[in-house]
Amino acid sequence: MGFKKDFLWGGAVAANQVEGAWNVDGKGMSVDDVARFKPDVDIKDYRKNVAITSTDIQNAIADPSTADYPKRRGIDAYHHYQEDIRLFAEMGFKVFRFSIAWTRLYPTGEEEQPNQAGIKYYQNVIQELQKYHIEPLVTLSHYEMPLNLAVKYNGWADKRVIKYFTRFARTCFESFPDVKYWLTFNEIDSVTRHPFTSAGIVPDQSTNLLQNEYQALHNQFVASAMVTKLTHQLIPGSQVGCMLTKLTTYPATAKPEDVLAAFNKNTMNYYPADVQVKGEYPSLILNYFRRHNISLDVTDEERQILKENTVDFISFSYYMSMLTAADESGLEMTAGNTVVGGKNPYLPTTEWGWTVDPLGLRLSLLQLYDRYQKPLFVVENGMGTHDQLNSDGTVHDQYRIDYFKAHFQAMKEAVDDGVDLMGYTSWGPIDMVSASTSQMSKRYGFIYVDLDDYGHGSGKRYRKDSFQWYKHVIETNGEEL
Ligand code: BGP
Repeated sequence: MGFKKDFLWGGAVAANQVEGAWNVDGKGMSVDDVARFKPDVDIKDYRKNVAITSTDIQNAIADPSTADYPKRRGIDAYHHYQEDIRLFAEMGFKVFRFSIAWTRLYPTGEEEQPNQAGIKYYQNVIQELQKYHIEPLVTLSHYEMPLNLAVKYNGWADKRVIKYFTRFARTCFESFPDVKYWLTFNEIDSVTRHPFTSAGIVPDQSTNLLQNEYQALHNQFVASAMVTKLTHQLIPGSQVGCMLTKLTTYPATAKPEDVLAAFNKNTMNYYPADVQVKGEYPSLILNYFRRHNISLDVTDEERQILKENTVDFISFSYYMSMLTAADESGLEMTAGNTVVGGKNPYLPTTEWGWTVDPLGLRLSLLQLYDRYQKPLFVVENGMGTHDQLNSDGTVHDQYRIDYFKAHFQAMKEAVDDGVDLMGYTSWGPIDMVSASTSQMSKRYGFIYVDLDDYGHGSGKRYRKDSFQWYKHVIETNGEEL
């Protein structure tokens, strides 16, 4: 069967990881502007890399430089977006996923009126995409909430942030009415893994961190449902997707207790999508809350909003799979996308420890389609590697071609299995600052950017070998890999 003829091939980025220009044209500080590069921390220890304290925040606010804060400079896409979009068009992109930095429109999050310079920037980006007939796929929240809302309200733990977010979202729909595809919260489940970047929760300001995290997640569910309703009202024909980190987990052995442990891990992973797709909390998670003395502040009106405003499609990131067991103490552990899991003895890992499991993508697609029976969209998938720029401007990244070839084959098999797959955006089509470790040296792109972890370099863009390969994949709609 193969991919549908209007399959949306493209790539995905996040404002905080590419734009730079962190304090330009009225933009306010976002939570990612305090993310420090930590060369002394093990790149596989995501907890230490994403850890943040109130002191860190005060130090970052007092430091106007970009030296220790790579996400303040990104790859300067703010000034290079025309060149970058032209390169995406050269590869034949049908879609481009990017996020709107909340603080370009509302610097502190509390303003009554938006910053017009911020609106203008994204209108220019969308116009540039339209020049090449590339569909924008816009993420409203991709770890970029206003720092002010984190410091003043402890982020999404406070319901008042729902009002500020819906105001920001309404401005986006009114200012960017040509955007047909919207995602509300990137990896909405990640609140319990990195609460600061995902929800503006400052751990040392939280008396009951777990309670705050699940309350914040609930408040984001409510905001997501309210915004879904608004999108459909303001942009007829638009489609809204939830966005889940698909953390596909296998039992370490055939022991039933290990199989149960894997079932429980996967169930916890699905539940944020359950709420946004089915409009209510699954009973298993409500029992988890009871057992962990988590009592959410949920109103009847909110239950109604969730029930009446479910999403149109399910998008997700997939990088790797992992193992679990009833007793994980005997497992060799390895890092993954902001998680740690059992290492699979049958599969290789990247230099950052992430397991490479192409068949896991087919399995993930089947699991999600079987669970929800709604269209799916792979909005992040890729491999971070150290790439070598040669003196002649070439980058030979056959390993990246091999990674994508295997994953696209698996995707095609899932489509032949009957999965309704809308599109695929690789993470990321161009090298950028990594989310968990703030490294440039962890490269994902088909396009190499000449910058290092300290911001040194020309910033010039170079086509890697995988650039021409992906161009051909898109030209043949995935028939020739
Ligand atoms: C996901 C994020 C992306 C992206 C990706 C790769 O969690 O949604 O922002 O960064 O992970 O992770 P990293 O950049 O840490 O290698």
